[in-house]
Amino acid sequence: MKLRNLFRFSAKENIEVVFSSKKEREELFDDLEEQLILSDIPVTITERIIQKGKISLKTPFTKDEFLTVLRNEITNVIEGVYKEVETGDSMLPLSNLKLKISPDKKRDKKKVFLFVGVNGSGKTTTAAKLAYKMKKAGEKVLLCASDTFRAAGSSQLMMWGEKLGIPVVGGDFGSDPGSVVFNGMNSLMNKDYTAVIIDTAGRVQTKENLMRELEKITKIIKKFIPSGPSETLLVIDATMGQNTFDQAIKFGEFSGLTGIVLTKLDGTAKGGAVLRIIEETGIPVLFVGTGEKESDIEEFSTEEFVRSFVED
Ligand SMILES: Nc1nc2c(ncn2[C@@H]2O[C@H](COP(=O)(O)OP(=O)(O)O)[C@@H](O)[C@H]2O)c(=O)[nH]1
Ligand SMILES: [Mg+2]
Repeated sequence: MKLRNLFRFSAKENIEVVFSSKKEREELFDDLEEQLILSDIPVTITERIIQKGKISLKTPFTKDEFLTVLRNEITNVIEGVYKEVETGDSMLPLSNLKLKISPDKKRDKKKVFLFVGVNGSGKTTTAAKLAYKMKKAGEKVLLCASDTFRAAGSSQLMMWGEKLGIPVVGGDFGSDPGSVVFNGMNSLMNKDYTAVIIDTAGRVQTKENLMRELEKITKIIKKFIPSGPSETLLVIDATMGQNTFDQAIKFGEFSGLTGIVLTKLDGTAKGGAVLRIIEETGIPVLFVGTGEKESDIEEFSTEEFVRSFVED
């Protein structure tokens, strides 16, 4: 499933109805605002769109003119977040991503991808998917299974590794996850691997725990590569209930995160949820998960997202 076929703008028909009702300007904008909120676009973004529309659209205006404003504003919101990250201290997530995951001249720079997030969000599956994507792009990838808290935690990634032909460094059930990360980093640095993808345990339920765990793992990584992980990716299940979703958004406050992977978009492809995550965390969505197979991962593209969300 491609990103551009994933979303549907549920307000499209209703917006058409609003326009055919020939309302007065003020009332027209009120009705449009209502439709955007009903279609799951976050309130703050809806307000921005309506405000922009009021400034730039002269009465009478058409549905298509309004949709152009809508499209531009959504693009601005997303690009705003991506730019902010780019100019900040962190890595350059989106623009550099292709560079990072494809074979290039800077191959001597070893890459470290760290996955965090609550239990069941899709960390292990996404780690396997990304490893597969990078392997196909010519990288020599190593998987690191540091989830030693659950009996099946490590073996799940081992099975993926076997299926995809990617080596996995693991640890026994109950062993120290830090030592598994240490072993993974050691192999990365001393063998001819170009990247390691580290899966972590999902027992983390509070922000404090997440930070402590991240700090510990990051410290071990920095012993080998002083600049730390290339990307620390927060995995969020798009089908989560409101509470879990809010909790995941809170994790976005952790300054070490450089990107988000939004999983299970094949179940509920809600464009509004994507917008909300990007807006509330201020962290760019780098990948989306669209199924349970190794190939069910798409790189996030603002253009394709907006096209899919607004135009189909
Ligand atoms: N439909 C669908 N299922 C997914 C996706 N990503 C992960 N899953 C499933 O979600 C469940 C939990 O995934 P897992 O990787 O074990 O989560 P973890 O606990 O964070 O490591 C598994 O059954 C996965 O197959 C996705 O993008 N789409
Ligand atoms: Mg897991």
